[in-house]
Amino acid sequence: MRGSKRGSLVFEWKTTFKNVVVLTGAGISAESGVATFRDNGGLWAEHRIEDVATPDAFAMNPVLVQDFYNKRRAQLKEVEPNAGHRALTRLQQELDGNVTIITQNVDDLHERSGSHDIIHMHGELRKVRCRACATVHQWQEDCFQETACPTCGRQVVLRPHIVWFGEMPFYMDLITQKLQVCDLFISVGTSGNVYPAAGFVTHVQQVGHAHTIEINLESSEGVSYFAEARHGRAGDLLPALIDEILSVKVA
Ligand code: BV8
Repeated sequence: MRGSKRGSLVFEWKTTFKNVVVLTGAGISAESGVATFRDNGGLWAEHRIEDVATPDAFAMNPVLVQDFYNKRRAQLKEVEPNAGHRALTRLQQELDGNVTIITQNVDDLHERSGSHDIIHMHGELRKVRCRACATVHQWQEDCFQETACPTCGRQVVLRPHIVWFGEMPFYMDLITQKLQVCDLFISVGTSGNVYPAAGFVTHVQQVGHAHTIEINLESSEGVSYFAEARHGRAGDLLPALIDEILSVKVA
Protein backbone atom coordinates (compact mmCIF):
# COMPACT_ATOMS: atom_id res chain seq x y z
CA MET A 1 0.00 0.00 0.00
CA ARG A 2 1.70 3.18 -1.14
CA GLY A 3 1.31 6.19 1.16
CA SER A 4 1.61 6.37 4.94
CA LYS A 5 -0.28 3.96 7.17
CA ARG A 6 -1.85 6.74 9.22
CA GLY A 7 -2.54 9.18 6.47
CA SER A 8 -4.13 8.35 3.10
CA LEU A 9 -3.35 9.43 -0.42
CA VAL A 10 -7.00 9.96 -1.28
CA PHE A 11 -6.90 8.90 -4.90
CA GLU A 12 -5.02 5.75 -4.05
CA TRP A 13 -7.92 4.54 -2.03
CA LYS A 14 -10.73 5.02 -4.57
CA THR A 15 -9.00 3.18 -7.35
CA THR A 16 -7.66 0.34 -5.26
CA PHE A 17 -10.52 -1.12 -3.26
CA LYS A 18 -12.87 -3.52 -5.05
CA ASN A 19 -13.89 -5.85 -2.21
CA VAL A 20 -14.40 -4.14 1.12
CA VAL A 21 -15.51 -6.12 4.18
CA VAL A 22 -16.78 -4.23 7.23
CA LEU A 23 -17.19 -6.16 10.51
CA THR A 24 -19.45 -4.33 12.97
CA GLY A 25 -20.15 -4.86 16.66
CA ALA A 26 -22.26 -3.27 19.37
CA GLY A 27 -20.18 -0.08 19.32
CA ILE A 28 -21.65 1.05 15.98
CA SER A 29 -25.15 1.00 17.50
CA ALA A 30 -24.15 2.60 20.81
CA GLU A 31 -24.76 6.15 19.54
CA SER A 32 -28.29 5.05 18.59
CA GLY A 33 -28.93 4.14 22.22
CA VAL A 34 -28.60 0.36 21.85
CA ALA A 35 -26.71 -1.04 24.85
CA THR A 36 -23.34 -2.64 24.16
CA PHE A 37 -22.33 -5.81 26.00
CA ARG A 38 -19.16 -5.22 27.93
CA ASP A 39 -19.27 -1.46 28.62
CA ASN A 40 -20.52 -0.28 32.03
CA GLY A 41 -24.27 -0.73 32.13
CA GLY A 42 -23.85 -3.08 29.18
CA LEU A 43 -26.11 -6.10 28.66
CA TRP A 44 -23.67 -8.44 30.33
CA ALA A 45 -23.64 -6.17 33.39
CA GLU A 46 -27.37 -6.79 33.81
CA HIS A 47 -27.52 -10.47 32.77
CA ARG A 48 -25.13 -13.42 32.92
CA ILE A 49 -24.44 -14.84 29.43
CA GLU A 50 -25.14 -18.35 30.79
CA ASP A 51 -28.61 -17.19 31.99
CA VAL A 52 -29.87 -15.66 28.74
CA ALA A 53 -27.65 -16.44 25.70
CA THR A 54 -26.95 -20.20 25.69
CA PRO A 55 -29.08 -23.21 24.59
CA ASP A 56 -28.97 -24.50 28.20
CA ALA A 57 -30.33 -21.20 29.50
CA PHE A 58 -33.27 -21.49 27.08
CA ALA A 59 -33.87 -25.10 28.16
CA MET A 60 -33.77 -24.18 31.86
CA ASN A 61 -35.61 -20.87 31.84
CA PRO A 62 -37.28 -20.14 28.47
CA VAL A 63 -39.51 -17.43 29.95
CA LEU A 64 -36.48 -15.41 31.15
CA VAL A 65 -34.75 -15.82 27.78
CA GLN A 66 -37.86 -14.91 25.73
CA ASP A 67 -38.33 -11.86 27.98
CA PHE A 68 -34.66 -10.81 27.47
CA TYR A 69 -35.10 -10.84 23.69
CA ASN A 70 -38.63 -9.42 23.76
CA LYS A 71 -37.33 -6.37 25.61
CA ARG A 72 -34.46 -5.87 23.12
CA ARG A 73 -36.82 -6.39 20.17
CA ALA A 74 -39.27 -3.83 21.60
CA GLN A 75 -36.42 -1.31 22.08
CA LEU A 76 -35.80 -1.34 18.32
CA LYS A 77 -38.94 0.78 17.94
CA GLU A 78 -37.25 3.55 19.97
CA VAL A 79 -33.91 3.76 18.16
CA GLU A 80 -32.73 5.01 14.75
CA PRO A 81 -29.61 4.41 12.63
CA ASN A 82 -26.75 6.88 13.31
CA ALA A 83 -24.04 8.59 11.26
CA GLY A 84 -21.87 5.46 11.49
CA HIS A 85 -24.54 3.25 9.88
CA ARG A 86 -25.24 5.91 7.24
CA ALA A 87 -21.56 6.29 6.35
CA LEU A 88 -21.40 2.58 5.49
CA THR A 89 -24.56 2.90 3.39
CA ARG A 90 -22.90 5.74 1.49
CA LEU A 91 -19.78 3.65 0.89
CA GLN A 92 -21.97 0.88 -0.57
CA GLN A 93 -23.76 3.39 -2.81
CA GLU A 94 -20.70 5.31 -4.06
CA LEU A 95 -17.73 2.89 -4.17
CA ASP A 96 -17.35 1.17 -7.55
CA GLY A 97 -16.68 -2.10 -5.81
CA ASN A 98 -18.33 -4.54 -3.42
CA VAL A 99 -18.93 -3.61 0.21
CA THR A 100 -20.11 -6.44 2.49
CA ILE A 101 -21.23 -5.75 6.06
CA ILE A 102 -20.67 -8.69 8.42
CA THR A 103 -22.42 -7.77 11.67
CA GLN A 104 -22.38 -9.37 15.09
CA ASN A 105 -25.35 -7.13 15.93
CA VAL A 106 -28.86 -8.53 16.11
CA ASP A 107 -30.49 -5.11 15.64
CA ASP A 108 -31.80 -3.98 12.22
CA LEU A 109 -30.12 -0.57 12.07
CA HIS A 110 -27.91 -1.38 9.06
CA GLU A 111 -31.03 -2.33 7.08
CA ARG A 112 -32.92 0.75 8.27
CA SER A 113 -29.96 2.91 7.22
CA GLY A 114 -30.49 1.62 3.67
CA SER A 115 -27.57 -0.81 3.53
CA HIS A 116 -27.60 -4.15 1.68
CA ASP A 117 -25.28 -7.21 1.62
CA ILE A 118 -25.60 -7.45 5.40
CA ILE A 119 -24.58 -10.78 6.94
CA HIS A 120 -26.12 -11.24 10.43
CA MET A 121 -23.69 -13.88 11.67
CA HIS A 122 -25.29 -13.92 15.17
CA GLY A 123 -28.91 -13.72 14.06
CA GLU A 124 -31.63 -11.05 14.19
CA LEU A 125 -34.00 -9.82 16.91
CA ARG A 126 -36.80 -9.38 14.34
CA LYS A 127 -36.83 -13.08 13.46
CA VAL A 128 -37.93 -16.19 15.40
CA ARG A 129 -37.39 -19.80 14.37
CA CYS A 130 -39.62 -22.83 14.86
CA ARG A 131 -37.76 -25.75 16.45
CA ALA A 132 -40.33 -28.17 14.99
CA CYS A 133 -40.64 -27.12 11.34
CA ALA A 134 -37.44 -24.98 11.23
CA THR A 135 -39.33 -22.11 9.56
CA VAL A 136 -37.83 -18.67 10.23
CA HIS A 137 -40.48 -15.98 10.71
CA GLN A 138 -40.16 -12.18 10.51
CA TRP A 139 -41.27 -11.07 14.00
CA GLN A 140 -41.99 -7.58 15.32
CA GLU A 141 -43.81 -8.19 18.62
CA ASP A 142 -43.20 -10.27 21.75
CA CYS A 143 -42.81 -14.05 21.48
CA PHE A 144 -43.85 -16.37 24.32
CA GLN A 145 -43.68 -20.13 24.91
CA GLU A 146 -47.38 -20.50 24.16
CA THR A 147 -47.10 -18.50 20.94
CA ALA A 148 -48.00 -20.91 18.08
CA CYS A 149 -45.78 -21.31 15.01
CA PRO A 150 -47.67 -19.62 12.11
CA THR A 151 -46.57 -22.48 9.82
CA CYS A 152 -46.98 -25.73 11.78
CA GLY A 153 -49.30 -24.39 14.49
CA ARG A 154 -47.41 -26.06 17.29
CA GLN A 155 -46.79 -24.25 20.59
CA VAL A 156 -43.64 -24.20 22.79
CA VAL A 157 -41.51 -24.39 19.62
CA LEU A 158 -40.59 -20.79 18.73
CA ARG A 159 -37.16 -19.49 19.79
CA PRO A 160 -35.30 -16.23 19.00
CA HIS A 161 -33.45 -16.59 15.65
CA ILE A 162 -30.25 -15.73 17.47
CA VAL A 163 -26.86 -17.56 17.66
CA TRP A 164 -26.21 -18.35 21.28
CA PHE A 165 -22.81 -19.15 22.81
CA GLY A 166 -21.81 -22.68 21.83
CA GLU A 167 -23.90 -22.51 18.67
CA MET A 168 -22.47 -22.30 15.16
CA PRO A 169 -22.62 -18.79 13.73
CA PHE A 170 -24.71 -18.32 10.56
CA TYR A 171 -23.27 -17.96 7.03
CA MET A 172 -19.71 -19.04 7.95
CA ASP A 173 -19.02 -20.35 4.41
CA LEU A 174 -20.12 -17.08 2.79
CA ILE A 175 -18.12 -15.11 5.36
CA THR A 176 -14.98 -17.14 4.64
CA GLN A 177 -15.43 -16.49 0.91
CA LYS A 178 -15.75 -12.72 1.49
CA LEU A 179 -12.69 -12.61 3.78
CA GLN A 180 -10.70 -14.59 1.20
CA VAL A 181 -11.03 -11.90 -1.50
CA CYS A 182 -11.32 -8.69 0.53
CA ASP A 183 -8.75 -5.94 -0.14
CA LEU A 184 -9.90 -3.67 2.70
CA PHE A 185 -11.08 -5.01 6.09
CA ILE A 186 -12.61 -2.43 8.45
CA SER A 187 -13.63 -3.46 12.00
CA VAL A 188 -16.03 -1.06 13.73
CA GLY A 189 -17.19 -0.97 17.35
CA THR A 190 -16.16 -4.42 18.51
CA SER A 191 -14.06 -5.35 21.54
CA GLY A 192 -12.72 -8.50 19.85
CA ASN A 193 -13.67 -10.87 22.64
CA VAL A 194 -16.07 -13.21 20.84
CA TYR A 195 -14.97 -15.87 18.33
CA PRO A 196 -14.96 -16.69 15.47
CA ALA A 197 -15.63 -12.96 14.67
CA ALA A 198 -12.60 -11.83 16.70
CA GLY A 199 -10.40 -14.06 14.53
CA PHE A 200 -11.42 -12.58 11.15
CA VAL A 201 -8.61 -9.99 11.11
CA THR A 202 -5.96 -12.68 11.57
CA HIS A 203 -7.62 -14.71 8.81
CA VAL A 204 -7.46 -11.63 6.53
CA GLN A 205 -3.84 -11.06 7.51
CA GLN A 206 -3.01 -14.68 6.65
CA VAL A 207 -4.69 -14.37 3.22
CA GLY A 208 -2.47 -11.41 2.95
CA HIS A 209 -3.31 -8.55 0.56
CA ALA A 210 -5.95 -6.55 2.45
CA HIS A 211 -5.42 -3.27 4.27
CA THR A 212 -6.88 -3.58 7.80
CA ILE A 213 -8.35 -0.72 9.87
CA GLU A 214 -9.80 -0.78 13.39
CA ILE A 215 -12.36 1.91 14.30
CA ASN A 216 -13.25 1.68 17.99
CA LEU A 217 -13.65 3.86 21.06
CA GLU A 218 -10.60 2.15 22.58
CA SER A 219 -8.07 -0.50 21.61
CA SER A 220 -9.77 -3.86 21.06
CA GLU A 221 -8.27 -7.20 22.12
CA GLY A 222 -7.02 -7.65 18.53
CA VAL A 223 -5.70 -4.12 17.84
CA SER A 224 -2.17 -5.39 17.20
CA TYR A 225 -3.39 -7.34 14.18
CA PHE A 226 -4.54 -4.18 12.38
CA ALA A 227 -2.33 -2.15 10.01
CA GLU A 228 -4.16 1.00 11.12
CA ALA A 229 -6.23 1.91 14.19
CA ARG A 230 -8.34 5.01 14.74
CA HIS A 231 -9.87 5.37 18.19
CA GLY A 232 -12.93 7.47 18.89
CA ARG A 233 -16.68 7.41 18.21
CA ALA A 234 -17.78 5.54 15.08
CA GLY A 235 -20.28 8.31 14.34
CA ASP A 236 -17.36 10.75 13.95
CA LEU A 237 -14.58 8.54 12.57
CA LEU A 238 -16.52 6.49 10.01
CA PRO A 239 -17.88 9.43 7.92
CA ALA A 240 -14.31 10.84 7.78
CA LEU A 241 -12.83 7.48 6.77
CA ILE A 242 -15.51 6.98 4.09
CA ASP A 243 -14.76 10.47 2.77
CA GLU A 244 -11.11 9.47 2.45
CA ILE A 245 -11.96 6.18 0.74
CA LEU A 246 -14.32 7.94 -1.66
CA SER A 247 -11.55 10.54 -2.07
CA VAL A 248 -13.76 13.48 -1.33
CA LYS A 249 -11.45 16.33 -0.32
CA VAL A 250 -12.01 16.76 3.43
CA ALA A 251 -12.31 20.47 4.28
C1 BV8 B 1 -18.89 -20.99 18.24
C2 BV8 B 1 -26.09 -13.06 19.92
C3 BV8 B 1 -18.34 -23.14 17.27
C4 BV8 B 1 -26.73 -13.12 21.27
C5 BV8 B 1 -23.72 -13.37 20.39
C6 BV8 B 1 -12.00 -19.46 20.80
C7 BV8 B 1 -11.43 -18.94 21.92
C8 BV8 B 1 -12.25 -18.69 23.06
C9 BV8 B 1 -13.63 -18.93 23.07
C10 BV8 B 1 -14.19 -19.44 21.95
C11 BV8 B 1 -13.38 -19.72 20.83
N1 BV8 B 1 -14.19 -20.20 19.87
C12 BV8 B 1 -15.47 -20.26 20.35
C13 BV8 B 1 -15.48 -19.81 21.63
C14 BV8 B 1 -16.65 -19.69 22.48
C15 BV8 B 1 -17.48 -18.43 22.25
C16 BV8 B 1 -16.67 -17.23 22.60
O1 BV8 B 1 -16.11 -16.55 21.75
N2 BV8 B 1 -16.70 -16.94 23.90
C17 BV8 B 1 -16.06 -15.69 24.37
C18 BV8 B 1 -16.96 -15.07 25.43
C19 BV8 B 1 -14.69 -15.99 24.89
N3 BV8 B 1 -17.94 -18.34 20.85
C20 BV8 B 1 -19.08 -19.02 20.55
O2 BV8 B 1 -19.71 -19.72 21.31
C21 BV8 B 1 -19.56 -18.85 19.11
N4 BV8 B 1 -19.88 -20.12 18.54
O3 BV8 B 1 -17.73 -20.74 18.42
O4 BV8 B 1 -19.35 -22.15 17.65
C22 BV8 B 1 -17.61 -22.63 16.03
C23 BV8 B 1 -16.23 -22.51 16.02
C24 BV8 B 1 -15.55 -22.09 14.85
C25 BV8 B 1 -16.23 -21.73 13.72
C26 BV8 B 1 -17.57 -21.87 13.78
C27 BV8 B 1 -18.27 -22.27 14.95
C28 BV8 B 1 -20.90 -18.06 19.05
C29 BV8 B 1 -20.71 -16.72 19.60
C30 BV8 B 1 -21.97 -15.88 19.32
C31 BV8 B 1 -22.76 -15.64 20.60
N5 BV8 B 1 -23.85 -14.68 20.34
N6 BV8 B 1 -24.74 -12.52 20.08
C32 BV8 B 1 -27.18 -11.76 21.73
O5 BV8 B 1 -26.89 -10.74 21.07
O6 BV8 B 1 -27.87 -11.75 22.76
S1 BV8 B 1 -22.17 -12.70 20.79
C33 BV8 B 1 -22.50 -11.03 21.23
O7 BV8 B 1 -21.43 -10.65 22.07
C34 BV8 B 1 -22.46 -10.06 20.06
O8 BV8 B 1 -23.09 -10.56 18.92
C35 BV8 B 1 -20.96 -9.85 19.88
O9 BV8 B 1 -20.41 -10.87 19.09
C36 BV8 B 1 -20.45 -9.98 21.29
C37 BV8 B 1 -20.30 -8.62 21.90
O10 BV8 B 1 -19.13 -8.10 21.37
P1 BV8 B 1 -19.12 -6.61 20.73
O11 BV8 B 1 -20.17 -6.49 19.71
O12 BV8 B 1 -17.73 -6.37 20.37
O13 BV8 B 1 -19.60 -5.70 21.96
P2 BV8 B 1 -18.74 -5.29 23.25
O14 BV8 B 1 -19.70 -4.63 24.17
O15 BV8 B 1 -17.90 -6.42 23.72
O16 BV8 B 1 -17.71 -4.18 22.67
C38 BV8 B 1 -18.23 -2.98 22.15
C39 BV8 B 1 -17.01 -2.18 21.72
O17 BV8 B 1 -17.48 -0.97 21.10
C40 BV8 B 1 -16.11 -1.78 22.90
O18 BV8 B 1 -14.75 -2.08 22.56
C41 BV8 B 1 -16.32 -0.25 23.03
O19 BV8 B 1 -15.14 0.42 23.34
C42 BV8 B 1 -16.74 0.12 21.60
N7 BV8 B 1 -17.62 1.30 21.53
C43 BV8 B 1 -18.58 1.67 22.41
N8 BV8 B 1 -19.19 2.82 21.94
C44 BV8 B 1 -18.59 3.12 20.75
C45 BV8 B 1 -17.60 2.14 20.48
N9 BV8 B 1 -16.83 2.16 19.38
C46 BV8 B 1 -17.04 3.19 18.49
N10 BV8 B 1 -17.99 4.16 18.68
C47 BV8 B 1 -18.76 4.16 19.79
N11 BV8 B 1 -19.68 5.13 19.95
